[in-house]
Amino acid sequence: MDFIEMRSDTLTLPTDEMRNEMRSAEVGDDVYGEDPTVRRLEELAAAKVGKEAAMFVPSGTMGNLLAVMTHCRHGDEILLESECHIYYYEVGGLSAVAGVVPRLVRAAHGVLDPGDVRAAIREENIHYAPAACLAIENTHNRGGGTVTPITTMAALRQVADAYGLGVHLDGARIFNAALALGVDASEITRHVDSVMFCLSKGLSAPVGSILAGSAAFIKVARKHRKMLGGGMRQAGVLAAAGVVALEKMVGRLADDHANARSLGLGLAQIPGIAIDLSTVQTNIVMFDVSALKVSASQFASELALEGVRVTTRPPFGIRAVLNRHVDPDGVRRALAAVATVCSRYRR
Ligand code: TLP
Repeated sequence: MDFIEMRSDTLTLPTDEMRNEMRSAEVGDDVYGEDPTVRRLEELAAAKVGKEAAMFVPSGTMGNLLAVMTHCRHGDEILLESECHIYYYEVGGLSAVAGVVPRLVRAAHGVLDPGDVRAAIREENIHYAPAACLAIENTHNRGGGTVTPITTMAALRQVADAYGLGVHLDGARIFNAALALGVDASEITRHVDSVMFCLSKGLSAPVGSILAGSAAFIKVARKHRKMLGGGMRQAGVLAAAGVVALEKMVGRLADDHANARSLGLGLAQIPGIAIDLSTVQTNIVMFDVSALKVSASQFASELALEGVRVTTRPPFGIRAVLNRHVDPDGVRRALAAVATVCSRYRR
């Protein structure tokens, strides 16, 4: 790549090892449960998050939707953080397809406060949609890759249990969360009933996510996946890359965290940039250009002309996501480009 790609870790390309494994993958018809590579991936994935069963799905969005459909019935209420991906970026599928009513709970940087969740749960009343599920996002995308600590996960679980709610974790970047917390991913997931995590973000697989939970839960979710048209046939060619992602790519996320840290520290030194370094906990860096009186989209366009790609959080927010295609030299070049664009607006 001759530019620095930080729009997302979803833009990571499959490794040579993934392409080799894909070429030689043993396959079968997965709708018949006969694809050995998909089975291997699902067993490996379930073990990684300490769940009985797992299912390979085409995307994180589908994995989350299947979880909502499986936890809830039409007309049920789901509690979610107000800026979470399921609510913000999944095309309203939770209502349009799963037929549930979202009840939003605000949280600083996306990390839910168990007391706020408790306060948002309403006692049974004939007028209310029955609450069925609590969804947590760890790490939290719009929060800036922020991490929900284990004690908070446990406290959220307790609140959910007190009201008989199922708990789903959008763990698209669960291994980033585990790394930041210094724990095994299963320490996080033991507090939830279901978890979705992505193979196609920092782990660099070309396609696919995992939904994991109890065997009974995954059995129902598998039926829902078929209903949505997500039953895949010789999917082993994709699952083969997922196996490499889980076996070989988790450890390298530490590089992304270190690079995010140095990007954040460097940005904090550039006049005109505002950044809250306390939110730079994993591989996402959010910063703000409002002091320069330039819109995020204008700033991002100029940055792209300098060879650095980022996404915007309008009106003034910018998001950079570190990934395996950006090394420390890339971070230095990105900082120089940001400084160049900033200098135009400080004059
Ligand atoms: N996030 C993407 C975009 O959709 C915004 C990104 O570039 O960060 N949960 C979380 C927390 C996510 O960040 C994402 C993807 C998903 C779910 C959905 O995964 P996919 O893209 O596989 O449907």
